[in-house]
Amino acid sequence: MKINKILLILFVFMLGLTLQACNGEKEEALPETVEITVDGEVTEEAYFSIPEKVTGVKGAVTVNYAADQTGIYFGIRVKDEKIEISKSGGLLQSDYVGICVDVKADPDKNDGISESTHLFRFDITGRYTYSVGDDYGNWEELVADKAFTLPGTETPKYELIVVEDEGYSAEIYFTWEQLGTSASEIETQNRIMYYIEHRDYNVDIKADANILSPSSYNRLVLLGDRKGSNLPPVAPEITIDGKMDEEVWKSATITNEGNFGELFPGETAGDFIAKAFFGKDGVYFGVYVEEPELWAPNGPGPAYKNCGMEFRIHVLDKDGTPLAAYKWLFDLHGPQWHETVAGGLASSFAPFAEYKYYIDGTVNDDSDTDTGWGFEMYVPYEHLNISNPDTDYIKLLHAVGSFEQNNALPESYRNNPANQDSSGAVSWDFPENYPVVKK
Ligand SMILES: [Ca+2]
Ligand SMILES: [Ca+2]
Ligand SMILES: [Ca+2]
Ligand SMILES: [Ca+2]
Repeated sequence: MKINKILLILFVFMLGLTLQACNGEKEEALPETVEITVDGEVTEEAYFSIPEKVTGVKGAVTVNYAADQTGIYFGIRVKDEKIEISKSGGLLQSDYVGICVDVKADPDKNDGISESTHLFRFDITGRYTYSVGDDYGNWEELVADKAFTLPGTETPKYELIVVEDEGYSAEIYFTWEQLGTSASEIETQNRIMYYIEHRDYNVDIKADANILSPSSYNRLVLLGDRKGSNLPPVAPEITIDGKMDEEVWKSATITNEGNFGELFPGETAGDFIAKAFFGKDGVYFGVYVEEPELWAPNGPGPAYKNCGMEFRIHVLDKDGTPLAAYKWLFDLHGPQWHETVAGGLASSFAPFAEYKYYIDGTVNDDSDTDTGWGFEMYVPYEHLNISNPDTDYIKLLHAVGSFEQNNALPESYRNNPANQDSSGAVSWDFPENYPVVKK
């Protein structure tokens, strides 16, 4: 009896110790090694345990990542059917990719480049440059040369493969030490900022301006349930798949709806609907467009001519005080460019948001008839500067566009004489008259 009691006490004591150990347990650790060979082929299994990022001009660049105790690998694959270089210009005028990495940048600050910002650029002839920011916010170019493979001594380790008429792929490996950090620091912080710059010669360039602003880079999370680029830390309450088929969408606010054919003579697109709602942890935006011809042939600059949409978002508190404002342009390849209220157009951006397209058909292929495209996006309240979702609200102009650049504005907005000039043309610049989205 006595022994049983002692055993019981011991058992409870041990259980307590175990629970304590669990609570105080260190978060997931980076693996010893991800077993990646830097040979330009992005094929190793470790690359595919974190969701990839599609970016670049017309969505031609796919970025994968893998990290271990020693450093981080980026696998970059570029679709490019016309590999070319500028005859007179250098690397920056040719088909090239640049990658910026900053392990110290804080997305909540307005950081410029600094000693923790690293930039590696390479073009399809093997020309490369490696630069690091200095104290004064300028790039200091450390090396500029030509090679398809680098051992990783003065630069990150790298190898490039170019396939004529198909594209190119590269692997780039930075040690944590090179980036000015350590594996344990990264495990604790669980975030690094990176950005991809891309030029498709004779088409367009994406993100050449944004590389000067590490706070606006993609946020990459390497460990835990929310691994990937720019995913809000709390999971969405619906499946972000672009389909808007969850029950909650039925009661969402309709922010725009109509029929392209009725609004614009000769238009081939059909019905469209845009909705939004305030959820538990963020705002959800959705759209569906009937579109027999999915076209998005333009690069980032003229992306407004592609099938897509523009969000004009003004966030206000209950007293009407502005909290945040965004102008975001999305085409079928993803976010293209944005404008801040302070002014200034940036060529591309990395909204802190989870989004997905539902492409029902084929883009830029007219050998078939398409059905349409849909989109869902979850933006955490934090990114909208909303601290009180019960009373803060959004004035939203969600303009839906077809390839012909027919931009459909909400009926209530376009029919309001206050938004029209004497010729009947509608100005987009009256946020006080935008449809309201609130809890
Ligand atoms: Ca490899
Ligand atoms: Ca090209
Ligand atoms: Ca969904
Ligand atoms: Ca098609």
